[in-house]
Amino acid sequence: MEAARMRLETILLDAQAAGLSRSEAVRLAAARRPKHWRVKICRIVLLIMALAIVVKAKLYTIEGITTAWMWYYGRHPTADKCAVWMPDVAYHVFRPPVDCTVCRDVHQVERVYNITPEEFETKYAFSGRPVIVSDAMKNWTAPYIFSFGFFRELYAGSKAQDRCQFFAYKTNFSFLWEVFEMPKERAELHNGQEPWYVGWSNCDEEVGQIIRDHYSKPYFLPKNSENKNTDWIFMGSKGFGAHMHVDNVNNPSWQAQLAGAKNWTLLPPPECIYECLSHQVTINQGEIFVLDTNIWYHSTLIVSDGISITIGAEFCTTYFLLHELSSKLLVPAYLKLAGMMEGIFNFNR
Ligand SMILES: O=C(O)CCC(=O)C(=O)O
Repeated sequence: MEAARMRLETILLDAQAAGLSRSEAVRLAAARRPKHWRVKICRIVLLIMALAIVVKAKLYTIEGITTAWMWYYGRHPTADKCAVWMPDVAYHVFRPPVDCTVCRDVHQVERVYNITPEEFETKYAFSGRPVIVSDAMKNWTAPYIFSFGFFRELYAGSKAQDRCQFFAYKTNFSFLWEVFEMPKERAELHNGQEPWYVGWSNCDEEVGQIIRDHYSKPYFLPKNSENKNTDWIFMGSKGFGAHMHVDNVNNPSWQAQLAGAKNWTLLPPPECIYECLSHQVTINQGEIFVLDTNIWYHSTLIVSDGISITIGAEFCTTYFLLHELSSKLLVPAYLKLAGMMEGIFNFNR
């Protein structure tokens, strides 16, 4: 040890003689402790592992980064539609204003029966005017077959469902399969059991086919209309329902009350509150409610003692689709083209 100290002292004196300060001499590479080979190997292994994680999790793609982001925040990348949570208020602020003619003449929500598809199309289908069709479930077996137990059996082992939308409302469920694992007494709404209400869109094609064996396209929908393939199911107990909101979907929709009864509160969009009325309606078992949920703010409340079960879907006609397509795609494309032409024309003048 003493010999080493003497040697170091000599080296430092030599360095000083060569014009280096003591601290510069200490910083010389030769004066530093050589790195141990184990440290180097550890660093290389860590680097390889980091690279492997980047490749495996595709962290060089937007999809990979989004998935990692959601995983970090404890969100499910297949169950959540958006990586970054968009507060409701942001949607309301950026929503294009509604033309209030769609609600100005709605003084009450009408109840109709035996309505022809032509009359339905002219008066209600795409006018924004909500309507209740009372004799709507002709030849449907769904009201007799659909129950909590039926859906539990249907979704047992369904993997596709995890990719679909699920609304837990005020319950603690995060996935549909958790709903079907609740105790029998709670599912059957026994006294003293915690109430529950959930909604989901069906993504399982096999389940969809079985569901559709028990109902058909509502008879009043226009002949050329298409029932969208995604079924929406809402199920739960008295006193629960959906909070007040407006949707951001593509089309109006129908909802069939297969069991129980549900109150709907409809509010006009805020820009129309001085021109349009709000409404309260109860949809009873056997009725179908047709509503453009993109226009009307709506909330629901189960009012029947027994379970409420509804099924619904969006609908549109080829004409409506073309109209939407032309206003959303073709018109902006045309305007852009016209702008370009004008630019070229002005440039040449
Ligand atoms: O049926 C319900 O309780 C809620 C339905 C709803 O909010 C919707 O379809 O947007």
